[in-house]
Amino acid sequence: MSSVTTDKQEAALDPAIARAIKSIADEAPQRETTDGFHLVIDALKLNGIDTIFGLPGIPITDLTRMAQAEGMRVISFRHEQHAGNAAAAAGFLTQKPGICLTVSAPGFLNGLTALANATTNCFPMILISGSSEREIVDLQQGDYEEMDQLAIAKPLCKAAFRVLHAQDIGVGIARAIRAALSGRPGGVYLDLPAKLFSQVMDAEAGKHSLIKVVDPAPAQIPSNESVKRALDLLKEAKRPLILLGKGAAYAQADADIRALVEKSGIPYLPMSMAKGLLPDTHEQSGAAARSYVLQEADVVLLVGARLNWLLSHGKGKTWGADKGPKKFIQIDIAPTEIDSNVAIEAPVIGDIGSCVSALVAGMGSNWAKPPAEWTGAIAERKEKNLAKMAQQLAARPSPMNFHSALSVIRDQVKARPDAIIVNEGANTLDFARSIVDMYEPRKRLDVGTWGIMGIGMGFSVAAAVVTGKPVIAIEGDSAFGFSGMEVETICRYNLPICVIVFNNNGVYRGTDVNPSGTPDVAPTVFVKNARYDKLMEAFGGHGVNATTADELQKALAEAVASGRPTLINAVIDETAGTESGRITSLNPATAKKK
Ligand code: FYN
Ligand code: ADP
Repeated sequence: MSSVTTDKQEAALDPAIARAIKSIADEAPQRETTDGFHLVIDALKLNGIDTIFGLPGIPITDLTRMAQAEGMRVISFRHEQHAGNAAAAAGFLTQKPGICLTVSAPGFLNGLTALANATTNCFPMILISGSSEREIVDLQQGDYEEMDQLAIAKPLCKAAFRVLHAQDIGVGIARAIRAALSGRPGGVYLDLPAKLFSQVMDAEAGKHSLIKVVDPAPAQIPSNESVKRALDLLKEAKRPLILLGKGAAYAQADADIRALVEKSGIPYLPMSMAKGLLPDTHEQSGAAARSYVLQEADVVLLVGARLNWLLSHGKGKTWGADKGPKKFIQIDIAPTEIDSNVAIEAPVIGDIGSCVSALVAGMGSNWAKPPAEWTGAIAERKEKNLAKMAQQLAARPSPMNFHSALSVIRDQVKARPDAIIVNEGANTLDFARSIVDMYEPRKRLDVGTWGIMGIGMGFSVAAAVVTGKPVIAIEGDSAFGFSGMEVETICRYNLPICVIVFNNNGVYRGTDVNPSGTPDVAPTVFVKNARYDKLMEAFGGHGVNATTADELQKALAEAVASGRPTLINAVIDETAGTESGRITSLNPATAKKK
């Protein structure tokens, strides 16, 4: 049978004619075809995307196999939320959208938390989910995992698209990439109904349907007026402060930012994920005098930082409201962020690299440094806090407390500044933020704007996969519980990740008691003296139970040196710490007591 005639038709034909038809068919150039699966893979690869974080299942299992066969790295997780967190962290670290691939309905829903968190944190990622057929969903006819995923995703992300025809896959992927990266980065949803993958089209036409995205995050140059207005304000300031946010870290304008700080001589304060843009030991860092610099500054330059809850919305006691008004300069790529909480005297709209370099150029060569009275007062307060901290870090209580355990990690990071820190928890987060100094940009990934638990293992896998550097995950025992099963993922890919679980037997602490007299433990208490290290051993990784700072130091140094997947169960005094760490005041009951 040729591709032109069937057996039955051939039998009816005159043999000479049948031979002629067959020879024409056989000699016709074999026009190749492609399909939806390969168009998705080709579109991603065409745009320099080489890694997919996901979890196989109907209807995307074959897509994962084909992507791997086509040379893409496919990292399979145990829960889609962590695959999504990995995609988001990969986006933050690389300025390319991280890709999270999930099955339909429940898998898609599991990915939504990460998609929403990425959007909130301005991390570029694309959640690609298989889905049910439109015609069935729209008639609500009860398909396998039927759900109107596009409608559900839209409010939680920057943009959302659906592709119904193979020839549109190139456009769909291109639009998702541009939406994730342009302007304020964020999460994008791409809905691919199951039938799309098996659609076939001419290979040549398919190739031409793909789009290589040109300049998805173009430079956004600030106006000369805005730069001059900002510089005039800084010139007249008596107590200026530069506040660096994670947008400044994401922008990868490290040299410009360092020049801005050092040329101006202005003290700076890094938000948690901006730590390391300049070494935390830098003499202009005001981090160890945070309350003082926020209360006393008269002009504040925000660089990729929002005046949201983390900065008390730019108001009240945190900002020394009783000491007179502050003047804010704000550099941001999102114009609508300006005036979101308080009036911004000098908005500078553009990408951070362009804005900061324009400010540095505008400073000229004889910029006057801030008054010594201001920098001297900061130094004095820093000295007091640093001395108090040094005493706390030197102590070696038994069992360990947060300070003694974190002093070990602090020393390890000082020795290996290329290591990446992932940090989540309450006390474990808040103490680590001020104790573990960072020395290089984009080396600290944490709970970010939402303060969300569960980012730990996903962020750790992404950091290890995209950088190849050693990763130290500093985990509260409660926080670790949200993504602990991904320890198997870490072992499966043999990633250089050392997870340190700060085990104090519960959420916040392990000391709460059930007042009712029933056998149930209090809601915030875990199994006492649990051995999280055994979980790592269960999958072939290395587990250590560390009861002293010396044991922790030895295990951590070996883990970082070996690159072997390791989990250290750090036994922490269950009475150490406070409810919710440094944000205890957000608990309504606590707030009422005030
Ligand atoms: C800071 N400090 C230091 C140092 N660094 N002292 C000595 N040495 C060093 N290196 C001082 C700093 O000056 C402050 O003291 C104090 O330590 C606290 O500093 P921190 O942590 O930077 O600032 P603060 O006030 O806690 O910041 C507020 C915040 C932060 C909301 C930005 O708490 C935060 O990011 N929290 C995230 C909370 C969260 O998301 N949690 C998840 C929970 S979920 P003073 O200047 O004397 O005040 C489940 O619970
Ligand atoms: P932090 O929590 O560290 O203060 P935020 O997440 O609140 O940081 O703020 C980050 C800000 O940085 C966002 O308003 C975002 O629009 C902005 N941003 C992100 N990337 C860039 C960039 N390349 N150029 C300018 N602004 C950026």
